[in-house]
Amino acid sequence: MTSLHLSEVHRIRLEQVLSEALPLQEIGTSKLHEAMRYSALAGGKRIRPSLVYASGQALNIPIQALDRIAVAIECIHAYSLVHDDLPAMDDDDLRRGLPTAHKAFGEATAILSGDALQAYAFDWLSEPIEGIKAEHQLKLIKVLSAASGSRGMVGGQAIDLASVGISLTEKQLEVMHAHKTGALINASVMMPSYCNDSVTDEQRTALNSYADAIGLAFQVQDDILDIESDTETLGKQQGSDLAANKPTYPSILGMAGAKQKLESLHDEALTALSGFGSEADLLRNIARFIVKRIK
Ligand code: GRG
Repeated sequence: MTSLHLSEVHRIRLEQVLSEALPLQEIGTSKLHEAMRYSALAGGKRIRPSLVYASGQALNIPIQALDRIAVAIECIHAYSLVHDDLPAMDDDDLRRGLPTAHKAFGEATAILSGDALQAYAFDWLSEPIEGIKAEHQLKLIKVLSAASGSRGMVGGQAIDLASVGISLTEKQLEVMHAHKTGALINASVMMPSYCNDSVTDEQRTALNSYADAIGLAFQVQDDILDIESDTETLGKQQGSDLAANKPTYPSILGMAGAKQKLESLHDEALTALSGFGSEADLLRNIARFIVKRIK
């Protein structure tokens, strides 16, 4: 059974745990903590935490472990958005309909709040988790740090910055996105699988294929939505000019080709889950949400 919504129960749970986890005002650092809370608690689709809870449900992982993983990943995601919005990167004024962190708190505090969110993700993830062995927890820290760093998300951002004004092949575009957005999406699906010894290699391989397919689908749909909203705002010609000026799936494959790719990635994600029963329905639901979402 699938629907076009992420689990409301998990979103509410995540936001409660995240709010309790993040530091409150403390002497000397209250502005920094306010900026961290501002960016992490400002809403957003919460796709990555939804994936953590859905993957955990498919594998029957204790909810306390999923809370830890979901909050840590969302802190990394929030930090990446704060830094991505900075004048040295995308120089954006708005994020999720609100002033970006550097507009609201100044550039120096925004940079520090991103740094601190990143560090806090690992601080929070290294607290003992009831029912989870220390060796498994170490693996979680390893997977999240690898997905976040130069061989993951930050590496993807570096490839993206280096490709400005250069035309990329479809393969090069895929490599960039697999790092920039795919790595954290992959970690969201895979981290629950490292919480106990009963998860099999077959299950991990299946989840990894699912994660890679939806990670790429997320980006293809993001590109399609960008072009469609540019076209709506700026008119057809300017919208397609924008598409031609930056490497995106619609600019490389055409809009019809990009939509076809999206459908085949959706099929790939569902096929990867064929060994699971109804316990993986939330994962199927998220795959559908990713390819059908309208923002
Ligand atoms: C600057 C360290 C650093 C990393 C930047 C992931 C990333 C790397 C930047 C994000 C910038 C961006 C807009 C990427 C395009 C796709 C994307 C990740 C969008 C934002 O993710 P959503 O749609 O955001 O899940 P919400 O607001 O729903 O949480």
